[in-house]
Amino acid sequence: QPAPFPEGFLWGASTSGYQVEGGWDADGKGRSIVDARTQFPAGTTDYTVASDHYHHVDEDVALFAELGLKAYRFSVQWTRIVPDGDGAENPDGIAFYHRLIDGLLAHGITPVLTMYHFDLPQALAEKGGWGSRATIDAFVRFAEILYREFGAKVPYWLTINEQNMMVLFGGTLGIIDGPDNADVNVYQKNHHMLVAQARAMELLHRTVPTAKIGPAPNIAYVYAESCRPEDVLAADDFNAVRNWLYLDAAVHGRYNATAWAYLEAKGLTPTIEPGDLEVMAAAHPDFLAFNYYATHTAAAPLEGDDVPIEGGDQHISFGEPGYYRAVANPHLPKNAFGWEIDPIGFRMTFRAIYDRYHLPLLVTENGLGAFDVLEADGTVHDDYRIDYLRDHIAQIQQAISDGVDVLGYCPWSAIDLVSTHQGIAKRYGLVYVNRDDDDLKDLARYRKDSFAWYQKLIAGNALP
Ligand code: BGP
Repeated sequence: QPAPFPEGFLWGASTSGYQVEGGWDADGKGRSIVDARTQFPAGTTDYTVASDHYHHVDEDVALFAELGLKAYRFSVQWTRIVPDGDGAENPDGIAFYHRLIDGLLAHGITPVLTMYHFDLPQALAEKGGWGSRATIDAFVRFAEILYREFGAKVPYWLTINEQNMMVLFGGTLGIIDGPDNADVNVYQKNHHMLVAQARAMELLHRTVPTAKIGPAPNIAYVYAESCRPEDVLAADDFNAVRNWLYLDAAVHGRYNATAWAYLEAKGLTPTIEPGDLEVMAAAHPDFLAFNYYATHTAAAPLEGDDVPIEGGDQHISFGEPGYYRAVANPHLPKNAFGWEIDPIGFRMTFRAIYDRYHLPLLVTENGLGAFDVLEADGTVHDDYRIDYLRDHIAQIQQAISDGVDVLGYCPWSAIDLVSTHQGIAKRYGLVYVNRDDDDLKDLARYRKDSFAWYQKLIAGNALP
């Protein structure tokens, strides 16, 4: 019988600023590289209105309170606070986040603040983006403003959301730092983000000693397609490049040897300035957040072939010629968007991270993207989402029984919002937002069946 959830377990839910707020240019906000991207079909990546949380914030916080959330994971938009990234501050933008955070605190909801969720200021992208070390300084200055304003109110801080996905798939998704800087080695940008994150962690520890901070990568355990050693080696290579390259550097300030060898072989090793590795090694996360949707499966590369993209849209998973091929897992069901569903893989991922770093873990994303239907009576029967959440939460209990220190669980997403690349039609929320990709409608909020289910789970601190 798996262990019960500990008292004080942080039952939360998640969003990101650019995907939920809208108000993309309201009250002085500057433009970010993700406000409206052109490489996707019109409407599917237009965040100018999103779920209009910017103008529904009090109503939405009341819904989160009705859910009984113990925590709410959200991101602040850099361009709402410093519109051009490194210039004047925007008091109206700062005031919006005070209003949000004060509302959460008034309802006993713990704020979990993501500092950066893909939304680099366009003005910084035009000055080199993450390819420039000046962006490191701009990020640390931004952090200083955040800590000054919200340090006393926010106990949990996340640095950069899914930096490893920005590196692996950022070019495809337009979330690394805008088209202007495609010529810079993405692992040089990764290095600059690692230095920026380390300096931000050290600054928080020095200025707000009571607060806790950590990274928030997307971690997926990679299976081998077979017990053939070449396939197992391929899976190990994929794990190193996708997961440990980033986390070993973020936690220990050290580049994983296997991943570094891969970078050397590809001629992609970053330029490391004197002091960088010391800064990275001196900054210690207090916990690790991670986003989990599904595992990957890898096989040895095909001899001489271009490596095909397999596994559907699941992770836009690219193979690496000479290293690994990403393949579909025939044993796993898929959701309507081709993403595999693997609850046991969640337990495997918990173990892999905890055994490697021995830090408390906070799940900051996990959920099912689906085409939900709003019924005429205002109900949304998302039993498929309840099944997904139940199966994954059951595996958190198994992980806790395995001895993993789990702080909490914040499923993606608290409320419907615009997908990173597949519009609002790909819904994740416990709350339905009445708009389509091509029709804003009235943006009214409706409670899905999963809302009442999650509410009951939180109230009982146990699976219903
Ligand atoms: C993660 C991002 C989230 C969200 C989620 C779902 O990578 O951190 O911002 O987008 O994926 O992905 P998608 O919206 O592409 O379905």
